[in-house]
Amino acid sequence: MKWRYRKQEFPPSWYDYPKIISIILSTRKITPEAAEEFLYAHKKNFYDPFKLKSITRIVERLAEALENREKILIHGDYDVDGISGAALLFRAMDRLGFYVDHYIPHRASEGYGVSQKAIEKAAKEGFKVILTVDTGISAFGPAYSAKFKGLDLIITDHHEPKRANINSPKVIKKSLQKNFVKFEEDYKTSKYILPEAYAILNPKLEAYPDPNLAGVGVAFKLLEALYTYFDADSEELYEDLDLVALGTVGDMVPLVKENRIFVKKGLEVLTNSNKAGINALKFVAGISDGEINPFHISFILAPRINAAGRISHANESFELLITEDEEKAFALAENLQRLNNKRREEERAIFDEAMEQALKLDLKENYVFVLSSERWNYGVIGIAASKLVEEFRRPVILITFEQDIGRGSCRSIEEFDMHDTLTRFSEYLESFGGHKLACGLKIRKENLEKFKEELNLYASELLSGLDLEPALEIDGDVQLSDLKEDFIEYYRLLSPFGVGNPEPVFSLKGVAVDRSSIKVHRERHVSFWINEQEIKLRAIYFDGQEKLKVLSESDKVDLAFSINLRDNETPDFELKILDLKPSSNN
Ligand SMILES: [Mn+2]
Repeated sequence: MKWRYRKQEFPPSWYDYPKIISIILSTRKITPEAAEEFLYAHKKNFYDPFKLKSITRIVERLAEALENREKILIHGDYDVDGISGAALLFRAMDRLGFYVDHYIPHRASEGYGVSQKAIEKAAKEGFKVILTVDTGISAFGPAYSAKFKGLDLIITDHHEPKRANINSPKVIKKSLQKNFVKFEEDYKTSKYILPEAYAILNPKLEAYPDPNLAGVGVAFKLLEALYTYFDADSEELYEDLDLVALGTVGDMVPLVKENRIFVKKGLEVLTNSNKAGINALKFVAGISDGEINPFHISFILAPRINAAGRISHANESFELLITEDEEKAFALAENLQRLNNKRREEERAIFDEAMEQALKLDLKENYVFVLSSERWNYGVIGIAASKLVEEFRRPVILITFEQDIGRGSCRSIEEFDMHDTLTRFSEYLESFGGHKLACGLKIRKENLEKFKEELNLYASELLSGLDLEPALEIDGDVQLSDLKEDFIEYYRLLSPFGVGNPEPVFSLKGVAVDRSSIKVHRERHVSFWINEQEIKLRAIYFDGQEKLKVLSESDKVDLAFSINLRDNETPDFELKILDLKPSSNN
């Protein structure tokens, strides 16, 4: 595997921390001045929610609803961000005395965005306000019909607002006529097209210090503002940070700035949660004991919460997150466990089929893989697309067709802004939405070939010069003596690791391994000790058996490794080897 060093933004010597810590701060672009705030990630560093200008109008409208006992429909989304966001609003507003109910659209039959059915339900059942979470920024049609029916639609969302596409004014004109939209100046004076809602809360529309909040994070800011307005005890709200952590990690937004505080504090709450549903889910998944970290969310909790929306209905997960009844929680959690197994099977089938198609593509002409089928379950294609991106390090679009209409899931790489690209080629699309790294789209069959062609022409211009070969990303090179120091205490402060703050990886060159200590475990894993310069370090190389020969035959080796923390054990950390080669220093 190729080793690629991450760019260090500032010289490590500028920081007041051990070198190994300074390297990580530097590759994370944390300035020396901001280092302390990053490491300690304290709640006192939450930004003032009223920095979001539109929040005042929303808080005042909601206060009016409380006073007049008006019914509020919380409209969520079917993924873990939208579900935990809806559960968060429901729980907190219920505590404050609001008259709330919820609506989550069905993924397969209603699709992405604000549901027309929800608007009709709200009108028929006497709701006065619809409050969205994690969705709505492109709800042009629904916003119009809500207005027409006399409902106040309040949108809270974090998705990219539609930018007026300077490349194709024709398309804008078309959507203007079709959707009753208006232009709004954004703070950088570029233009957005926004739905005609009562109010829109989206950190990407305002001069807010952290534009990368997840949907659940935006909902949390609104609640902070409501709690301030009603002078309620915010400690009570912080007990719900477990939900914020679930949605924030699950939505794969960068864990820096406010998201980092949400997740750091939220993981503590999640570890000792007071919610029946979360405890039941942890129990059936086998992670009841011990600290919860982002890995547990990404690979264990979030997939189970998402499985309901993909295979059945997201309401089942919403129920789990709001119930106080332990027995009910247990039954719901077991159901999610079952749905998740089913999801896994479907995902494997799609991945295998897409892989087969991908291997037939000419890599020089297909910088973006656009693959399609009529058999794929729309609810699962996004995960399969992510796995293909990992495999090939290229953007991937998987589309599933039902007659003439295809619905697609797009996943991208850092170097390729998917949302921007789809905006460019929107004349071929019925609709689209999402982010830089992940989008959804709708396309007619007759436009597929042209879309594929134009997209790849553009992509090859953009990507052909870049090094897309998969590589091991390394934060920096260290010396044995750097590992002797008392760095581990600081190291613990760098977590949680995840998107935007990946688990640190270091290289160590020209190391002599204590050959007599090499051991193979279960014919797969290899462990050994480094015993040099009065330093004694244990190293473990999972699935490292194929490198056994290099290890036992080289005088010195170069290692790439991350740190494995071992709570209450000695030594309190070990090196987790990720790659190893004969030393280049010889
Ligand atoms: Mn989201």
